[in-house]
This record gives sequence, C-alpha cells and structure tokens, in this order.
Amino acid sequence: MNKTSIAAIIIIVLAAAAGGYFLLSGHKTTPASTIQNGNTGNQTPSNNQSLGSQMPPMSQTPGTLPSSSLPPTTPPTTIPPSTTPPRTTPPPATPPPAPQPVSITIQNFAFSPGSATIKAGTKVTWTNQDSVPHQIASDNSSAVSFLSNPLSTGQSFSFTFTTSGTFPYHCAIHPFMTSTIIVTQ
Ligand SMILES: [Cu+2]
Repeated sequence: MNKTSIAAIIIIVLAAAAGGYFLLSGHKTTPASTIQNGNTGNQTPSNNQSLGSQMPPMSQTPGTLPSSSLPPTTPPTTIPPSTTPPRTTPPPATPPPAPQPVSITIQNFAFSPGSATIKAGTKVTWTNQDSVPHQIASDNSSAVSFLSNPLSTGQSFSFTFTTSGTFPYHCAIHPFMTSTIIVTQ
C-alpha cells in the first residue's frame, strides 16, 4: 500500500509539474507569438505590398530613360581619327617659298651677271670686289626701292624681291653702272 501510494503520488506530482510547466510555457509563447504576428504582421505586409506595387514602376521608368539617352553620347569616340588626315597636307606647302639665293659680283665697275632673272621670294646679294666703294640703288622708275650703304671691298648688300616685275638699279656713286633684276612668279 505504501509503495504504490508513494509511486502514485510521485507520478501525480511529476505529471502535474510537467503539465504545469508545459501549460506555463505554452501560455507564455502562444499569446506572444499571436500578438506579434497579428499586430506587426498584418501592418507590414500591407505597407510593403502597397509600397512595393508603387516602387517598381517608379524605378523602371526613370531607369529606362537615362539608359536610352546615354548610348547616343558614346559614339563621338570615332571623331578623333579624322584629325590625322589634315596633317599630311601641310608639308607640300613649305617647299615652294625657298628659292635659291642669287649672288651678283661688282668688279671692274660692272655688275656680273649684268642682269638676272629670278623667282619671287629670291634674295639677291651684291658683293663689291673692286678696290673702290660702290653703292647699290634702285632706279626712281623701279616699283620697289632699295639702297645700300657704300660698300667697301668685300662688303655685301642683300635685298629680297617678293613681287614680280622688272626692277632697274644702278651704282649711286657711279651712275653709269646700271643693271636690271627681272622677277617672275
Ligand atoms: Cu660704283
């Protein structure tokens, strides 16, 4: 009788303790989970759905417009290659304006050569080889005027003829010394 009663009491106590523990734990967890799910769960989904349905169209339309407008701006990268061709054309222009200079010797009271035909842009240099001074001067009828200082032996005077025409000149010290420069294009 004693053993069975003690065993029964132990079982009852254990069962009651276990049942109360489960009931307490169950009451604490179930209400908390239902309240939290009910309050927060019902509000957040509705807000997320309403916001979510509005956001996608907003993000798609602005996204598509910039992406379509950006591609046209990239093509200009093909323009740089066009700058290379013009560089090849300038070189031919430089060679023409370099005619060979012409030298005229003053010797025995005469110009040698007596007359010279040159291209426009040619520089003419007179050099006095006489023991007496000479002075190069353009005639008054010449379209271009030039006048040197009196040239001692070995001294030179240069003048560049840029325009076409016939330009007579003489020695200012010895007017009988005459000659002509003919300039062609
Ligand atoms: Cu002279």
